[in-house]
Amino acid sequence: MVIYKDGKIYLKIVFWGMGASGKTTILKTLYRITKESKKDIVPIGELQIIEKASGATLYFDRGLFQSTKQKEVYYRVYTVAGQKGFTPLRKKIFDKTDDQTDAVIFVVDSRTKFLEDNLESLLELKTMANDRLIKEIPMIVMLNKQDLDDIIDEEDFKLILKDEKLWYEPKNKLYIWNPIIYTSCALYEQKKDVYRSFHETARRAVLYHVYGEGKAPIEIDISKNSIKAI
Ligand SMILES: Nc1nc2c(ncn2[C@@H]2O[C@H](COP(=O)(O)OP(=O)(O)OP(=O)(O)O)[C@@H](O)[C@H]2O)c(=O)[nH]1
Ligand SMILES: [Mg+2]
Repeated sequence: MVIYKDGKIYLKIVFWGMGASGKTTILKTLYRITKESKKDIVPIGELQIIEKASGATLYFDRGLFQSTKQKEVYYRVYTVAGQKGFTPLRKKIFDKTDDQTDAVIFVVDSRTKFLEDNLESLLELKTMANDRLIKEIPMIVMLNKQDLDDIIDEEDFKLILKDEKLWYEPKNKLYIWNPIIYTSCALYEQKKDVYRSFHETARRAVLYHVYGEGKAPIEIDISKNSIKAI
């Protein structure tokens, strides 16, 4: 939920996906990237990681980031616990009545053997978001673990999104807000598209809020330049 406090704006961004798809690793890598090099987004304070001894998230992870171009804009970033059986916890993070999510990054374990589990996680997200994905909640996809063998690619996942009515054709006004599908690796040493995908999600969260009043902005023509300014 967009929170205004002391002249600052706080947007809530959630990493969602099946257990062990890489959400916590992505957040940790994002934290390191934005701490170590000069980026448009910087971390504020430390990450809060709540995990089991196995490394699986037990409740959630949380971090606060700030836009350096628009210093009043902050991002409250969460990862959900992806393991099966944690649905109530995920609901608490994603859809708390007074703190709903402003943008979501769906993290896929790209290995083909996990296709069904990824789909199950996507369906749960759809149910939880109650038909608001893309229309009101901007969505980005990370096909993670691309460094491994036997993986799916963008075209494969686009078919899934089409099947789930999460992909619009060019004549539809929502076409420009179709999820961008990034092929990522979350491991710090081999990192790929971790910062880029978060940056795009953050940008969309601001645009939906500023230009769309909480919905996908479709009536106004936003030029690339004005989008870049955010
Ligand atoms: N090879 C490879 N391994 C990855 C990648 N991302 C994460 N991992 C590994 O996958 C395992 C699970 O990663 P986590 O980040 O804990 O996954 P998660 O999505 O947070 O899992 P839950 O908290 O249970 O939902 C860890 O051993 C990570 O090191 C990646 O891009 N490539
Ligand atoms: Mg985790």
